[in-house]
Amino acid sequence: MKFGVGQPFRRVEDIRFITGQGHYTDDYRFEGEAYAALARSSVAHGVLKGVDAEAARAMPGVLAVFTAEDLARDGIGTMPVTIVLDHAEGGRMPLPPRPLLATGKVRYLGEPLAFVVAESAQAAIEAAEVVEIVVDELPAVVVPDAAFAPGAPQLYEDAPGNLALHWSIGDLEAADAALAASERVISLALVNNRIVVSSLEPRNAIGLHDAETGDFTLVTGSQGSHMLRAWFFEAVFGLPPEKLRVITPDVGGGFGMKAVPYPEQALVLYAARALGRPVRWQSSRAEAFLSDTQGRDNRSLARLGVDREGRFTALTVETQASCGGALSAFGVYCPTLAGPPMAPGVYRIPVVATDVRIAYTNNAPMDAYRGAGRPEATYLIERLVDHAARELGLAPDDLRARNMIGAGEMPFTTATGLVYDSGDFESVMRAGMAAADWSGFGLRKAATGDGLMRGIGMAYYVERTGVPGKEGAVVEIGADGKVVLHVGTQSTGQGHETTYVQMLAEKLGVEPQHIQVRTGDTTQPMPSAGGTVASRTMVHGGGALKLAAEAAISEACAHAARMLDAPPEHLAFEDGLFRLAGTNRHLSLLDVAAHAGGISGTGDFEQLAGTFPNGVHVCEVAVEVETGRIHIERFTVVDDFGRVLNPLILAGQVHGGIAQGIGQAMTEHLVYDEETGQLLSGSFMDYGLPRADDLPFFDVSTQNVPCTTNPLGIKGAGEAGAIGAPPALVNAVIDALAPLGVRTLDMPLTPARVWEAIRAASV
Ligand code: SMO
Repeated sequence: MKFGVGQPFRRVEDIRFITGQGHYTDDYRFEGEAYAALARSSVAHGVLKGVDAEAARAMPGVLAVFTAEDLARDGIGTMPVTIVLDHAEGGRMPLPPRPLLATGKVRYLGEPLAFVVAESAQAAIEAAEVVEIVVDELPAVVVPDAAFAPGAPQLYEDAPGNLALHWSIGDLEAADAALAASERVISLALVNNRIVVSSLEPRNAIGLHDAETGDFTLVTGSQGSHMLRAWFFEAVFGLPPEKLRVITPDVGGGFGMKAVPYPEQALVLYAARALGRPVRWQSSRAEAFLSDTQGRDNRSLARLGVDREGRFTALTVETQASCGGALSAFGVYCPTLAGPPMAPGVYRIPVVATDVRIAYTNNAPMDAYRGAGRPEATYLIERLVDHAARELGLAPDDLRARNMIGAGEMPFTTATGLVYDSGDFESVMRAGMAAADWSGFGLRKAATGDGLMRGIGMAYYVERTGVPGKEGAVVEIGADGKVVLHVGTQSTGQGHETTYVQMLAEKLGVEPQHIQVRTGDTTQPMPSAGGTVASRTMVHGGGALKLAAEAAISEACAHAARMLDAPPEHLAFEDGLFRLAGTNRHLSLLDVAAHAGGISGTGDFEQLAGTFPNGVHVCEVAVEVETGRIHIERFTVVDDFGRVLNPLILAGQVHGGIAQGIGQAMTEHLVYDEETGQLLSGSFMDYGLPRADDLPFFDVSTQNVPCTTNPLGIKGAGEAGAIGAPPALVNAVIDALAPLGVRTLDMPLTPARVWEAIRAASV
């Protein structure tokens, strides 16, 4: 079998990982390292009177305890905000500064107060524990409702009413009028629960500083070293980006959470310069719960107008979201630019209005989590449409089919302004129903007699990936026959070393073992580089690879033409060989590269429009009425990813996404105490990650419609599983419990919550 595109090759990097040869940030060792730990706020909201570090400084092995005063004295800036928007009524959203270490107030549990550096990690941790916070505690608000209530405690003076941003699409009044003129209006209120990202490898950073040159180096887990550098260094240090080299080696999971910069990454650099030693920080799991950006957390009221024929007339969505106690770099992105444009999903809805109010609340900053806004949008529309079908007495597939945008209507512009380039939603839905044996469910349900209540549910997701932007790649074909591919996207476990190699091996006609993928270093020769977010690696990075490979082939062709003493246009390149037309003369690419002393090609790719992966998730559940426990009996997915590069890696991506989606829907929930802002689910003892025995076998397949906005026809696949799974699962559980009168449920569907709903419905 040729190692080309479309083949189910096993991941070449897995040998490295499973034999312990992975090289993560923690595997770096530098001479003279010092270790850092953070003193973090033990209260969620209060006026900060002081940070007493005297006792900590006197602890054995302590080299320094840096406080906000030190940073101020040295002119250190604040954490930048990358997405800045205007309020719906005009005027820029407030941008209260987010210092690296708290000043004036503390606004969430775990907010950094002081940076302790010591000779050992243990000494640093012990000293951090004796740093004293002097604080006048204030009442906390942890949900938007409470934050917006009259008289609520204010987090920031320049964000009156705790309003971070009020933002909208469309005209709510016009949409209300369209609703009023509709035959029926179906409403649904729901909560998208706050969750923690739980990367296998917690965050980390090692800072180095060269006193002679003034150059910094940062080794850190990220989703793209170039992107990370661009997003914080200049803002915090006031120095040009070239003064920092960022190295990101192997990374154990990012999921959006590691895309954004964090105070700790700046603090290790600051401390390295101050102390003249490399400074290492490694987050504990407990710190990850407190200080990683968290995901989702919004509440919406949606209204859907339906006419006499069951066609949608209008949709309004009013949302309250939280950005936490400080704005992360993309803190307002998910509930604005990312989610709301996707509100109509795969349906033809002529009038759509969305309105979101984002609150400052006393909990950890919010940011992207696998899907970033799109899961929230899909959850809303797919719960709403399912709910509407039940209210209208229509089959869920029937109501969907009546309203789905047809394959013949592509490209389709939604009322929210997105242009779906391609897709055949109804065919994919039917394929998913066939794969799930939807029509056989009634028999399966009747046949069991085990007393469990069974239900089946579907969700049809569409998401926008490949958000317009640039990405570069460089191909170097050495005189020694070794091929190096430089890319700026970053694997955090997705298998880039395999998929990129598959693409390049096919393009160049060289053996895959000769190709090496290099990534994660800002000193790489890249024309432009972003990173891995929004399922963009194969869309953008693949596009860049194609251009770079073609540039290398073109350079080699010119050289081969000189070697063969023929015009280049008489040469044809195929399977790694340049053949001279009309003769049997040929030269291999590698021979040409050897003769030329090396060949290289650069690709600077710009994706101009979004790509829209879509598909159907079908879930079948059995619910124990006595306990509320849910058993997932079948889970079937049919996706349209445009084009498949490696079906094995693709399945892994979808499986992992489903597991995370099911986790959010069934077990995961961050709970902050409503009065004190203390985190009540701050460890895996209280926070339920899904386990293997919570999950069924997944039946995953594709039915692809090539993407027309990407030269390779690719639609991104990294986030899809996490987007489709939650509404499919909840719809299935509602279907099971509908005979008891249960009409809606909010995630997570823990046994306690399901049992309560069953009891409440039966009285
Ligand atoms: S949630 Mo992603 O890294 O756009």
